Amino acid sequence: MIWNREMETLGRASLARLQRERLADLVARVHGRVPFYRKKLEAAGIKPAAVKDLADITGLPFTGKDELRETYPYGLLAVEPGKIVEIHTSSGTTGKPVVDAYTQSDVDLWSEVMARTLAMVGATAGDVIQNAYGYGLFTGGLGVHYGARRIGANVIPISGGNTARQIAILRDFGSTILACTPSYSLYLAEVGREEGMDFSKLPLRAGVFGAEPWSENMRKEIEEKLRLKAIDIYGLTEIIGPGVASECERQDMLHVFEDHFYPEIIDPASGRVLGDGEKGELIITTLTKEGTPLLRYRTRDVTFLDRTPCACGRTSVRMHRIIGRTDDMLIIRGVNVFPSEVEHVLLHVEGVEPHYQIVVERRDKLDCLEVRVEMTDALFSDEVKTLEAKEREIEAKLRSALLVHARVKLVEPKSIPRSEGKAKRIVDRRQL
Ligand code: DLL
Repeated sequence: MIWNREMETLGRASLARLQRERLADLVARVHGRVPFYRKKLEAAGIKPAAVKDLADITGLPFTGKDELRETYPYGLLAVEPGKIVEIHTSSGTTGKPVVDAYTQSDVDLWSEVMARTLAMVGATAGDVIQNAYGYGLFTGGLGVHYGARRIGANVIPISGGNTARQIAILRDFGSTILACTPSYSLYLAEVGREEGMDFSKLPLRAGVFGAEPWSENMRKEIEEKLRLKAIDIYGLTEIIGPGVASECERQDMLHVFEDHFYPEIIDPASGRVLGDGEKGELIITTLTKEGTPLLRYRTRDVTFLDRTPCACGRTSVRMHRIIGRTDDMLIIRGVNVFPSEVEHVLLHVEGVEPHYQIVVERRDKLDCLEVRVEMTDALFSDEVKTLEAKEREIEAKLRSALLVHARVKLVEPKSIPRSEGKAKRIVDRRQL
């Protein structure tokens, strides 16, 4: 189901015209109202009137996460403070949080793109959406909430955590759509199964999962265990929250809502713009946001773009699911390793669960990678010899996929901490 047929199926030429007008307006707005951007544009020798074509975007300066921190909390406001109606921030685990300040029109825009997202799994007023993303400063909870309200669905704002209650609500309230992180959905499946819940008997039919990296194999596992259709939804606080891009029912890459969020891919080292299909850092320009608009924001997320038409009829560019982060990429003895690659290997191995942790240490000046993986109950009751053979088997598979050696340690079922929000996959002890 397409929520906004006019905008989501707009011809490419009309879309480009709209983007061009919106870009020119954006540059004029930030130049006129945000001293931080005026200085940046002037330093780059750019006059707003000179931005006429969409291609002119490549001459505009980037905005980095550190700059958002330096202007904390209100340095990037492009409207009078009185026009702000809501604030969200990132969790700020690595320094000052980044702030997104919304005007009423930004909240309306957010509701629109999240309605588009939920409609990707056919959400209508008849659906019951169990929203297990955290409510609060995190954007997941309220983002899904606003989209559900726009559609007129029944939204259950349970927020993250309280797993026993989540299970009770799934069972008693007839939830048809589940919204949470993919790792938490697997945890719900695990706890539900322990309580004797038969997911095939529930009205649950779809899940909108995101906020952390996951893989195609993890999707299969979630779909089998929870008996639903799982789609990948993407976004980030700085841009709007969830609602930047979403898979459609074909589950074949994420449609970017590019009438509002203009995507580019660059080589993170040189800043050079890359072509379609080339892997690099995703850059987003907020074409219509009023409160805290951003020019060419460096997301640090790695993906690539694809402009071939999708069979669903939407005309937007699609992005591949996030492959990794430029700052989460581990460099182990000179080789780039993304946690997603480790996950991909593990999901192809019999006898282990997709619960794992990657531990990096420095021993004698050498980086050592250890992957801790949970065994299934069946494997756990096996002989030590079998376990050791399994560890060697995984080590060999990891070696051929990553091109570096990783020690594998099988750990007891349920011994890796579960997360109610984003899973913590990497323990990097090198900085200590
Ligand atoms: O995680 C917004 C969100 C909420 C998206 C609910 C989807 C669902 P932040 O906390 O600011 O915002 O984290 C943003 O999370 O730069 C990515 O690295 C990662 N991320 C978000 N969605 C996905 C996804 C929310 N579908 C950061 N796949 C982003 C992989 C994702 N990574």
